[in-house]
Amino acid sequence: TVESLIDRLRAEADADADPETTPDVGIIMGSDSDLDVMCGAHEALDELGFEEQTDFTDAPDARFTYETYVVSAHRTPDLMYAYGQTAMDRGLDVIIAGAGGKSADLPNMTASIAYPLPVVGVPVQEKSVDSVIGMPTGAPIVAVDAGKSFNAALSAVQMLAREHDVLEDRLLEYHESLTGGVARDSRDLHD
Ligand code: RP5
Repeated sequence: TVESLIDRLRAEADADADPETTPDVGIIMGSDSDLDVMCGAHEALDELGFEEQTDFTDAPDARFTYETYVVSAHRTPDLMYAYGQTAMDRGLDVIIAGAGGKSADLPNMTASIAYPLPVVGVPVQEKSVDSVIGMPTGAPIVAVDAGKSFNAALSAVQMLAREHDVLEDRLLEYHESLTGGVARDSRDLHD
């Protein structure tokens, strides 16, 4: 139930767990119907050597992990508050939040509740863009274009990489892997 999830989040926040054992990235979305779009974030994080952590108390195999929750700003506002309020104490370093529809409020509300933890917002559809990015001065959110959850995860890892050289190396390696299909200079184009 929503209440038991809220209790769990609060207990995890109070547990003062070793940051090595807690998820680094939190992925939340407004509905399970957002999963098709938001799984791009999973793909990017998996590509960069992260693992999904389902049980907070289990020491993960991978050094870097993420968790996934469905949290609705409108259907489960108490859960959204609890998630945002406990995020930092639960050991998260960054949240990726996706929502669709015209009232895509989960990313922007979570950014305000979890502040100063950074939130990368993903508008699940084109019509959600304004709702995700339209924040007042002093209430920041980082956001990607509609549907670009893969890029949201790369941005999240860029933030973590300021503290972890190994992630910087993985990001550079990933970037290198993209250059394979790109001509290096005009001679390549004429060969
Ligand atoms: C938004 O409403 C969700 O993020 C989702 O994109 C949209 C529709 O949700 P469902 O009716 O499919 O659950 O808040």
